[in-house]
Amino acid sequence: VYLEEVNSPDDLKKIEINNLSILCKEIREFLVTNIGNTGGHLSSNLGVVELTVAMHYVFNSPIDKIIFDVSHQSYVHKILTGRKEEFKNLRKQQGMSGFTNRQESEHDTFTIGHSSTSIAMASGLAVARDLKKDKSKIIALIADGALTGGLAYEALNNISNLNTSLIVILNDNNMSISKSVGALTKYLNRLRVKKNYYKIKDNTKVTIEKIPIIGKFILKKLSKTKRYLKYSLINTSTIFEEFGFKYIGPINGHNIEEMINIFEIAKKIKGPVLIHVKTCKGKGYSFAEKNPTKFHGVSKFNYATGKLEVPKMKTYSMVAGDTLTKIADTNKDLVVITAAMTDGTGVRPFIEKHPTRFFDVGIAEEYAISFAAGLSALGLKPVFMVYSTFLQRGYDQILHDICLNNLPMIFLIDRAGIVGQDGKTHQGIYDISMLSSIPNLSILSPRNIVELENMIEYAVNQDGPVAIRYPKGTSADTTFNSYEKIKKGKFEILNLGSDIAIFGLGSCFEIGEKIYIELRKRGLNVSLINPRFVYPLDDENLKLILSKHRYILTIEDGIKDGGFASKISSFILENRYDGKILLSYGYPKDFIEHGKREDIMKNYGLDKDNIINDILTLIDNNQKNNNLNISS
Ligand SMILES: Cc1ncc(C[n+]2csc(CCOP(=O)(O)OP(=O)(O)O)c2C)c(N)n1
Repeated sequence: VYLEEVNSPDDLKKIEINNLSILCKEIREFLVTNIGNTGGHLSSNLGVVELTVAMHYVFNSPIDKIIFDVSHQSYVHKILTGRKEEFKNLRKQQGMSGFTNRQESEHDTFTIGHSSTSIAMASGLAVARDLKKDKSKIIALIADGALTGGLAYEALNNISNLNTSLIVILNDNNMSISKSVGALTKYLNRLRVKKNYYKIKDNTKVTIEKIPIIGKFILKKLSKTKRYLKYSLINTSTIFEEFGFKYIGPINGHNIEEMINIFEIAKKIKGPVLIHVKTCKGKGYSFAEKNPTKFHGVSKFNYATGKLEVPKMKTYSMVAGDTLTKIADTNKDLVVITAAMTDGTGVRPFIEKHPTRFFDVGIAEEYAISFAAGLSALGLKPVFMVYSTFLQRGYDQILHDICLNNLPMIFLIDRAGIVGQDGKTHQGIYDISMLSSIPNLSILSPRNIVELENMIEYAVNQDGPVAIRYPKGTSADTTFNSYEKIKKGKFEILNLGSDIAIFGLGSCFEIGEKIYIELRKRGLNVSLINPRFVYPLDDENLKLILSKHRYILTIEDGIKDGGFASKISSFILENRYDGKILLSYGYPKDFIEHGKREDIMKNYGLDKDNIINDILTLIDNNQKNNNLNISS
């Protein structure tokens, strides 16, 4: 009954505090039903229902700025800021994004999907507000997983220099996607269980009264609630005070009244404040509460049974995990690292078999790579399993720590290409451009899951850094079931013709193969090439192919700018091949919205029919113009 009436934070503020828990129940129901239909981030959102309601009850968005770290937990915020109806189209093409998005609402301070940025962004907002002599409140909501990322500490460290006010709300649910890792997580746990943590009434009074100016106000506020005994503003004993923050907590993140009181207090405090809130990830939906990891990010699921849609085929991620597990049986130097992506990268079997050789370093991609440099320098063979989009964090570590030292290690770059529903914050389409400017780094892309296995075996035996990029999901059957041995910087030429040469890079080999079959049926003499390597390029074979063909076709699941297409076109120009016609397919240098992977690829022309049509039209026009004779 309440949810129906709430279309803005102002509507929310009209509801009596006592009735907010009913609203929260309705929101949970809404979340589970809707995400069950569309897929999306479930557990994290169920955990922050009361917290988000309390934030919007107290703060005045969009004048006050709330930043959701990662922002996968911003669904409740979306509900409260007028976007209920959009949930039908959550993460669908043209539909609502699964993250905060500046283009979507004035309540979304930033478009984000990567972790650990919120405190830094908040500090910038706070300083800008001060310089503009504004009065708004700045709030960063960050959870314990995101607090494993180094950027959060750089922000905490700098804030004491800024002489500004901001509020950090730490949502502590003890979970990242899987269990949170590291010393800080243990530390937060200790805060949680410390016996004499809650101070007795008199002590509390003293502590609070000592806070200049507002101490009396806080006491008055607290006295209004019967539960005030529970709280103390602890000024001495946590790590956060060392960073110059006032620390409040831990408080119960499922008790709205408590949170509203504390937020009202925090609003009045000058300087940075950190409020430590404890929540239960998955709260209110038993399947998600029991297994928050499984319901972190889900496709459709059955509400009553909690049954999720599972992939029917072996995915690239599974093959990567299984291959490493197998190799590690005999290769004792192989070690595997993830940055909080144990679930998703396929590494579970490896952990079970070789637990001492696996490292989850938290959401710390930069650290993961520098850590790997150390491991590699003493003779181990580190493998970093990482999503393409998150590898962006580690650019300088790849260049400076690994490649400058030419240290052997393997980057297994999962979710390369279009990832689909997560959208523009997560598309893995920049990695080729990003990596191919780095010396010493071999870059490979397998045409299917079998070749991924072969490439990992190849990479383990190299004495320099190797990156292998592969997409989400699995690969289709191929007519080319035998695999030449992988040789450094060598293409796999599956057929050598003379009219048109098709280069299908990695996952796009599939489309290339279909085009090849169809064009052959139409009488063209077609070459089909699996480039395998983006770097080093197979100069020798490229020269051979260019000398034989007029039409060159490249297809890649990444931006063309600096991508495979641009390598080929530079090669053609630099080696002065005249009269070549290059048709290249990939993405423009842009941020690409969410939607189904196949649909997005189609929108950008990466589908068989469109490409065939383009080729035939082009050849036809050229024939007309030049009276060219195409052999058949
Ligand atoms: C830089 C980066 N690496 C990895 C991820 C993938 N990721 C999304 S949410 C998440 C866990 C976040 O945990 P936490 O901050 O505790 O939030 P919770 O889901 O527990 O609410 C991870 C690792 C990311 N978004 N950004």
